[in-house]
Amino acid sequence: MARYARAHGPVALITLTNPPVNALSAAVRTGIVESVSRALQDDRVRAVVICGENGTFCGGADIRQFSGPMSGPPLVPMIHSIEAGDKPVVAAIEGVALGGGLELALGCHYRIANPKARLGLPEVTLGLLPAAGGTQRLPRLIGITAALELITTGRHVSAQEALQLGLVDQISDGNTVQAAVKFALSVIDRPLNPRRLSLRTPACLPDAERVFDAALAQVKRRSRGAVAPVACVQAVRVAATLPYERGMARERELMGTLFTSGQARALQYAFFAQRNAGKWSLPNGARWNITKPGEVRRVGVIGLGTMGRGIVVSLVKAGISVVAIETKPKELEAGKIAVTAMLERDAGRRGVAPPLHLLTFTLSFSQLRGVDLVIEAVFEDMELKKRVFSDLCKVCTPDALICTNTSGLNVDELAAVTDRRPLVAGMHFFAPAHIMRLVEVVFGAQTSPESVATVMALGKRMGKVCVAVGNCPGFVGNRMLKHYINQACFLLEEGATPEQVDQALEEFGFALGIFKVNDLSGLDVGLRVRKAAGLIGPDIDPVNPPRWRKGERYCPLPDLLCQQGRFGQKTGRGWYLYDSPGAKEAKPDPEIRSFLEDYRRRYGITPRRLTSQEVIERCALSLANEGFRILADGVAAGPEDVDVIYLFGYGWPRHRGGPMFHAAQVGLAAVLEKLERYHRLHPDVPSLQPSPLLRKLVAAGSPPIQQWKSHIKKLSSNL
Ligand code: 3H9
Repeated sequence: MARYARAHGPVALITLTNPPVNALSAAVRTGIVESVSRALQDDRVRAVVICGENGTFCGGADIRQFSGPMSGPPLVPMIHSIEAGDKPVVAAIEGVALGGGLELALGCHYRIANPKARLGLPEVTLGLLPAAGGTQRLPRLIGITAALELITTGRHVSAQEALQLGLVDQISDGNTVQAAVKFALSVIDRPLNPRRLSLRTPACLPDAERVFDAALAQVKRRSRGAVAPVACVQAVRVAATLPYERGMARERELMGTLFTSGQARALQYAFFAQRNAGKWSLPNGARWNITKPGEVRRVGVIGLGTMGRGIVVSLVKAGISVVAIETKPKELEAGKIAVTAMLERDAGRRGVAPPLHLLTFTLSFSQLRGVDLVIEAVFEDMELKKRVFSDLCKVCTPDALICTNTSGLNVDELAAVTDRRPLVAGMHFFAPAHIMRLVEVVFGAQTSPESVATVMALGKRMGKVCVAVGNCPGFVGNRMLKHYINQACFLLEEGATPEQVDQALEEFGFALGIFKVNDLSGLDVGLRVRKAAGLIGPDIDPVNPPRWRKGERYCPLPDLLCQQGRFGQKTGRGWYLYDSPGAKEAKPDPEIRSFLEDYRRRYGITPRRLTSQEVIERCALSLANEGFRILADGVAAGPEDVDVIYLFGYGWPRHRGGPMFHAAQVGLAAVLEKLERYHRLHPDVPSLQPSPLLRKLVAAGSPPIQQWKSHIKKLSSNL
């Protein structure tokens, strides 16, 4: 699908037509090959412009077609024939030129961009490298250092930056296609060889070896086990040292190994999972995604603690007017100073004015009269939240939505104290709320479809990735997290150290091991949750706290640490030691080792040597096992939603897709077998018992993850 026209005198216009992003499907490639050949053969044509329909040049290769057999003309010779042709070809770049789209533009002799265009080679984020000549042509155009950065990060650049880099020749003022046609007319008789990037030699880099070694070390550090960034560096290295043809051969070879890798499959799954998570019709029949969201112009935020501040910043940055409320002047002033500073810093970085005019700071609830929606972000305490909710009903208009920012409290219990149960929903933000992208949008038993639609749309405007989830203790993310933390603590009891567990998790790809995460968020947070859940009383027995609670194994180690005042980074001591309270570098603490040894002695536990494999299996598979239970309960719409929550809220490595994708990749039968084995060894840990849904999926022949939803519908009596 590419339209050919000769409507501009000697200039032929080729328009890619494959909405929404004009991806280079087999049909588009066929269209381009035919159109280019026609233009080159037509004597009346002396120059060519390539553009995309609907203001988008091209989003790259069609990712959906990666899973099927290759059909249609391949990209590399197609782009080569454009570059080698004897008529100048100009790319008119509107919207995006990404991946194969930018590689197509690099094969053209000139590039003209719209001021709002974005360009980049994001293949690395899909577990690939730019394999249509991108790793070889880009360094020859913009230099090795800049090309390395763009290719290994996948970063998109603006048209202005592209012009500075030399990636585009001109930014158009008005209509980009017309500007490109005019430009094409002006270059008809110019020699083409200097414009053919494959003929160029990359600019010499004096200390190339050092640059590449440093780049390799940097991507290895940053990519946490992802292989594509390393392959990107290797491909660009060849561009710097060998002729173009050798470079193309190496690019093809590296792509061959990446293309069929599990990491590429995981990253491409994550790409679509992220986009599908917003399409949140649940298996219980609720079809909120076809409901029109209500308009939100003004939002109230109650509480200016860490979460409240982050939420206010995200709202204001999205251009939404905010009434921010605290109960005491001192807290209000502290919140105001912090929010203003955050907005000023952000605006400074972007070179714009901070949108402070959108903010009202007040102690008075009466200012909430005109708001369309309120986000309550007070302390995680049910009674306090209930009081705030009933106060809100007295001042807000009857049609205003009331949302609670909670990490696991019962949304229905809160809705029950209001006069508007259909207008109550949960919004579980993650700290820091102005940076973390995930929001779990929690619907209660009576939350209306329109309310969920409105909250989802608001989250999207705030730049968040929203996933609609059911109301149960901990919702999806924290309900699963509980089992993950439990396993990690059991491993300590059995013989591991915090640093051993964390190292295994970080080698698996987590940004931080679970004990470092605990230290970062504060061990007192978990303590409060366990107290609220009735797992521990107000006092903890410092000598022999029970290791069984509510009929199952319980690990009192975190409680004992809290009792010693070890709350993590903020106290300078937690699972690790820090140089001072608030310091970030976690150091293994010999005191923790003797604390663990003493604990094991007291309970008669003979420590054993634990392998990284056991650490990963018990942590990752217990997460997935609870994920299956969540799916069977209808609390999440599908495995993709669970995975998106873990990717965006819990630091799960993207190149491993998510806990449910990981289970599918390990193989459901193997997961079942491993869980059965671990449960036999630890019969007092019910969460290791394979979930009925996992068993049923295995019995159904372990269908691919994309088909689980239909099996869940058929298999679960709840749905
Ligand atoms: C490549 O090019 C390999 C080559 O080097 C050489 C190989 C030999 N294919 O994100 P949105 C769909 S690899 C298929 O919601 P936005 C997307 O799924 C490719 N479909 O919109 C969604 O579908 P639906 C390198 C694609 O405005 C719809 O378009 N390219 C593709 O927020 C709208 O997407 C990339 O990595 C695609 N390439 O963002 C670019 N792209 O409506 C990937 C999008 O059914 N794409 N779709 O849910 C993006 O980054 C963003 O989609 C983009 C638009 C910035 C383009």
